[in-house]
Amino acid sequence: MSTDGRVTLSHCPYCALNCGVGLETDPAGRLVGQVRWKGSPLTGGAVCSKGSTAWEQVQHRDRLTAPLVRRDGRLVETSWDEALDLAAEGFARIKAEHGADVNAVLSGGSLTNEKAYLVGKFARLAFGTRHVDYNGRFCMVSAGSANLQAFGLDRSMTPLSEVERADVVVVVGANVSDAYPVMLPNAINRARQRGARIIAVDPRFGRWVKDGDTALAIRPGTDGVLFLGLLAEVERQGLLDVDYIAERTVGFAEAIAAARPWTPERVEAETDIDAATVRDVARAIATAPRCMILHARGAEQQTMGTNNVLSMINLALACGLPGRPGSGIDMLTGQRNGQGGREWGQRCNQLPAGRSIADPEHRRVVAERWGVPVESLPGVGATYVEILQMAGRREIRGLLSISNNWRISAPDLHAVDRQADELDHVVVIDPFLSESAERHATIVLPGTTFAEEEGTITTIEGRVVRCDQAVAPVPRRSDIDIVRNLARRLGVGEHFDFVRGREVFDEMRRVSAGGPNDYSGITWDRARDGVFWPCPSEDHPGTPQLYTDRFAHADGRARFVAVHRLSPPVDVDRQYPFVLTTGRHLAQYLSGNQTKRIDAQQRKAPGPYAELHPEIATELGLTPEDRIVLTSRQGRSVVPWRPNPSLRPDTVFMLYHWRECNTLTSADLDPTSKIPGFKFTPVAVRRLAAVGDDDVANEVPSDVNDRPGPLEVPS
Ligand SMILES: Nc1nc2c(c(=O)[nH]1)N[C@H]1C(S)=C(S)[C@@H](COP(=O)(O)OP(=O)(O)OC[C@H]3O[C@@H](n4cnc5c(=O)[nH]c(N)nc54)[C@H](O)[C@@H]3O)O[C@H]1N2
Ligand SMILES: Nc1nc2c(c(=O)[nH]1)N[C@H]1C(S)=C(S)[C@@H](COP(=O)(O)OP(=O)(O)OC[C@H]3O[C@@H](n4cnc5c(=O)[nH]c(N)nc54)[C@H](O)[C@@H]3O)O[C@H]1N2
Ligand code: SF4
Ligand SMILES: [Mo]
Repeated sequence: MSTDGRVTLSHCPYCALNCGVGLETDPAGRLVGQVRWKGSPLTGGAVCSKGSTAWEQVQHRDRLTAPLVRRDGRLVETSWDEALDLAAEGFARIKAEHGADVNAVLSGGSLTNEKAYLVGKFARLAFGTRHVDYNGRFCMVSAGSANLQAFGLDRSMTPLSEVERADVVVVVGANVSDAYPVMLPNAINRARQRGARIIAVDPRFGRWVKDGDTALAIRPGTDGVLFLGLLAEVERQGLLDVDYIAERTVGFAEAIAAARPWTPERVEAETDIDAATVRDVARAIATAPRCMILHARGAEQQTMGTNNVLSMINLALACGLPGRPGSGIDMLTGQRNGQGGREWGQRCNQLPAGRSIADPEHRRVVAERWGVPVESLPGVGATYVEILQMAGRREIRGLLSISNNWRISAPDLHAVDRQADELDHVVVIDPFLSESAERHATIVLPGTTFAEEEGTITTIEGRVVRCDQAVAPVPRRSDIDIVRNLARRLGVGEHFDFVRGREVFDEMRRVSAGGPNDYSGITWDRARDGVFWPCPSEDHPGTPQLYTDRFAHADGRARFVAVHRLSPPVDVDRQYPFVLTTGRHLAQYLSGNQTKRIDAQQRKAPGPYAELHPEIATELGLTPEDRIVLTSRQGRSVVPWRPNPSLRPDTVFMLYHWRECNTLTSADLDPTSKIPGFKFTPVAVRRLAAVGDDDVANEVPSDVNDRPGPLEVPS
């Protein structure tokens, strides 16, 4: 790769594989393209189609270049000074009239570590509010809460390079082909070619699943039952790793007692995976010299998501996988900084470096390092969906939003619109006008793209890497500048006096020292090639493999947590007989506020559709041109459909990147992680009848499309 000073090394702004990229600029300082960074960690210079066009967003014609303020219902351009003044005044007024907790912050897992840290600090010191949460609440929190309970840390334990050497690879609820398109499909393929057994647990199989793999077409929402049954079966076959259980864990007796009733036959009745296969898979996992279990959102974005992950972890512990090099159970993190974004205090229950906001010692350390009285730190606040619900009740009136887009990605969008309509003061920081900003913002501050600001991110594996700044920010101010300027106006400027990412990073290293997620030994230089945390000193090599000697709990032991079957709060019935499950297309990223603007991506995935099993399509009498009407208790959507023979016939799969999807989902939450059950919504499906049909009025205009029609049945 040329290093003539015009290539800046960075990482793709989209998914958590964080493929390394070289950003090419011309002598005038404009971004002109992207080149391979062959030496980049994990992915070695490879990118998918999204990654290869990511640079196009930076100087895109749709970029917001000036702040907007809402006047007479319309967003109009204004100066930076006026926008910042109005933004700060609005929050100050709400705080003075109604109290600190009446302002809230919603943020995101695409932010760099530095910005995630600043956002959490800003909420606590500038607003003084308890209510700060982020869009990772829709993503990693079930996996995170289960890992914290079981192991005492929230990070993947084994590097993904081990996948290709495994003898058994179990993939639970991961759409590898679309969501992890680089590196992982190859690693699984290499393992397969070496003779490894690949076990996929999913109601829908992607291109990465091949003939000869063990494809378990599980009934959605029943993963917990499958893993309870596998644990019980490992015991029945005498395959428990009894030494490991005795030496390295606690809580086994209760966990196995809860699992024993789940015989293979009972598992079959609940999950549709036949009893013989349950016995066989249990033996395969328990006897493999090297076994890797990988899980993504399929089993996690459920109202029993935490339990589902705990039941997988219990099986892994019973087989002695965690901490055994070459084996383990890893969560596949999703967003660009899905890992770092959940470490640095932008969550309602968290302080920086994985510290707990409820822990007196953690509070004391952070207050001391921030130079503020410990009593001034707010306590635990509300989670994302709860913040929106509080807005609906006018308990929250001011909202600062950075790097999230609730009008696509939150569940039950009709309710969300009504809730956010109640807010008095909404400030959105985003590089592009989002659906959320368009409808709800009082003030929009142009945000920064990945190429315009330096910072670190923490990869899917837990490696801290650096993104360098390639070009000056198009809107002239960076996100860090915005935070500094708002803080100054709110009277706390001295705590936010940062201009460059590396200055923030230095403070973070100091704040993290001695904490659960210790970054103190990771220098800006070392972050070029990446260092795995924990890294407590500059001569420490970092920790790629966790838990080889001890787990992160004080006694060094992992916890089995007894898991009991939890069912979805609302199951399918005669009125809503299908399960709607939702997910991704290779070409689009999340709410699409970036990728939908890039022609190459938009051409590949121009709009929403649902997939049906061909048998169901035949039963409904569908032609390829027909559209279908999907109805749930929450709302109704009309979309094109496509056949997918690798989908369970009782399940409908829908792309989530457009409003048509979350119009249907419900805001029921997992009681522990507070993640919504995005992967399980009972729906009815029918063909949209031809012209003359009652519904034709709902057919064409897209703004009508997602409004509940006459078919809606109140819950
Ligand atoms: N192209 C692209 N890639 C992305 C993203 C993107 O938006 N676009 N987003 C990134 C982010 S933030 C994330 S979180 C990841 C998500 O990565 P994934 O979780 O792999 O992605 P999803 O498409 O949500 O697919 C989840 C899988 O779970 C399956 N599933 C549904 N219900 C169940 C169930 O009850 N049990 C089981 N076992 N499986 C079930 C679905 O069929 C699907 O295969 O992707 C990341 N990568
Ligand atoms: N039905 C259903 N719903 C889902 C999911 C599902 O599988 N099914 N998946 C969920 C998951 S896993 C996730 S992660 C969430 C994602 O939820 P969203 O919050 O919608 O995520 P994004 O689309 O990334 O929105 C991020 C916004 O931040 C902006 N942005 C990006 N980077 C920066 C930055 O550095 N600075 C600033 N200021 N702005 C930035 C983007 O332009 C975009 O408008 O959605 C969830 N919703
Ligand atoms: S979207 Fe993910 S797989 Fe594609 S280039 Fe970016 S980081 Fe790599
Ligand atoms: Mo995610």
